[in-house]
Amino acid sequence: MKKITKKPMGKATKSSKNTKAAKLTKNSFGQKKNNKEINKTFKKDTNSFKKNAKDAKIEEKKKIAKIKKASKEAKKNASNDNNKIATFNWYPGHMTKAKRQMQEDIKLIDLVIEIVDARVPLSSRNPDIDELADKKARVVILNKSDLADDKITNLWITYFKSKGFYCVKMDSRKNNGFKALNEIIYEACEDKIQKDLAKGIKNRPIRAMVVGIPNVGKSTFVNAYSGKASAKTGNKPGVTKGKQWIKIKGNIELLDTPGILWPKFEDQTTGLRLAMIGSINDNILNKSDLALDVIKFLYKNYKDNLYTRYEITTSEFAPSDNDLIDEQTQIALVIMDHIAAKRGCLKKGAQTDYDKVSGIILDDFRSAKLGCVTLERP
Ligand SMILES: Nc1nc2c(ncn2[C@@H]2O[C@H](COP(=O)(O)OP(=O)(O)OP(=O)(O)O)[C@@H](O)[C@H]2O)c(=O)[nH]1
Ligand SMILES: [Mg+2]
Repeated sequence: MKKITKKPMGKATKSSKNTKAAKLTKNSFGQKKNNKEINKTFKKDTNSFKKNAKDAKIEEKKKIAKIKKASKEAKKNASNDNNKIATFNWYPGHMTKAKRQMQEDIKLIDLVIEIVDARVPLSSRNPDIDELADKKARVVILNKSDLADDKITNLWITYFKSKGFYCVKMDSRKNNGFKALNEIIYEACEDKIQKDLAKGIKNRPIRAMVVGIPNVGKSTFVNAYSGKASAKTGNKPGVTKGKQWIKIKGNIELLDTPGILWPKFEDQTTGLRLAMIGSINDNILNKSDLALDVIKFLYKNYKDNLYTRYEITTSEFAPSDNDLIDEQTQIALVIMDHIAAKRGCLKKGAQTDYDKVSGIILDDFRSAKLGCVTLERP
C-alpha cells in the first residue's frame, strides 16, 4: 500500500523561495556581503505583498458577506412584509360596521365626494365605493395636489373624467378652488336639480358626503370647505335620522362625519405605495426597505430631483459587478450610503446608520423636499 506522507508545504515553499533569492543575488551581483540584507528586504516585500493580498481578500469577503446579509435580510423582510400586509388586509369587525353605516348614510345624500391622494390616485381609493355609491352623483378630489407631479395629476383628471366622474385637483390646506368645486357639484347634480324643478321643488340643498381612506385629507377638506363661520345645522328628525349637517356656501350641505373606507391591498404594490407616502404606519413595514424603494423609484423616474437634493453626480454610482443583488438595489444602496455620509448618519466605524438615513429620506420624500412626485400613472 502506498504511504501518504504529509509535506509541510508552506514552510518548504517559503525557505526554497528565500534560498533561490539568495542564490540569485549572489550569482547576479556577486555581492555576498549584502545577501543577508537583500534577503531580508525580499522577505519583507513578499510578506507585505502577501499581507496586502490577504487584506484585499478579507475586504472582498467582507463586502460579499455584507451584500449577502443585505440580500438575505431584504428577502426576510419581504416575506415579513407580505405577512404584515396580509394581516393589514384583514377586514376587521369595526370596518364592516363602518361600511354598513356608510350604506345607510349614502341613502341620505345626492352626491359622494371621494377624496384620494393625488400622488397615488388608484392605490388610495377603495373600489367598493363604486358599488356603495351606485346611482349617486360622483366627484373625485385629487387632494394633496401640491405634493404631486402636476403633469401626471392632469392625466389623472382626464382618466377619471373618462370613467364618468367629475374630477378636480386640490390642496385642501389652502382656501381656494372651492368656487370651482361648487360649480362642478352643480354640474354633477344637474339631473337631481331638474327632477326637483319638475316636481316644483326649488332650491333644495344639495346634500353631499365626503368619503376616503385614512389620511387622504378628509377632515382638512371638510374644515376648509365649510370655513370657520359655518354652522352645524343640527338634527333634522325624519329627514336626516339624527345626522349632523354642515352648511356650505352655495346651498350645499355636507354630512359632518366623513365615511372612512379601508385601503384595498389588491397587490403588494398598493400597500408599498401607501407606505411610501406615509399613509400606513411605518411600524407596519420595514423603514430601510421603504427608503430603498423610494430611492429606486426616484432613480428611475425622478433622477434629477434625487441628484439635486443630495448633491449626487452621476459618475459616483457605478454598480459593482456583484450578481447577488439586482443592479437597481445595488445602486440604491450606494446612494443610501452616500446620503448617510452627507447627512452624518454614521455609526461606529463609519458604518451607515440605515435607520437614521431612512428616516431622513422618507421625511424628505413625504414633504416634497424631493420634489412633487406621483407614484402611479393612469
Ligand atoms: N400638503 C398637503 N397636506 C394635506 C392636504 N390635505 C390634508 N393634508 C395633511 O394630511 C394629513 C391628514 O389629513 P386629515 O385631514 O387628518 O386626513 P383624514 O382623511 O381626515 O384622516 P383620517 O381622519 O385619519 O381618516 C394632515 O397632516 C393634513 O395636514 C393637502 O391638500 N396638501
Ligand atoms: Mg379625519
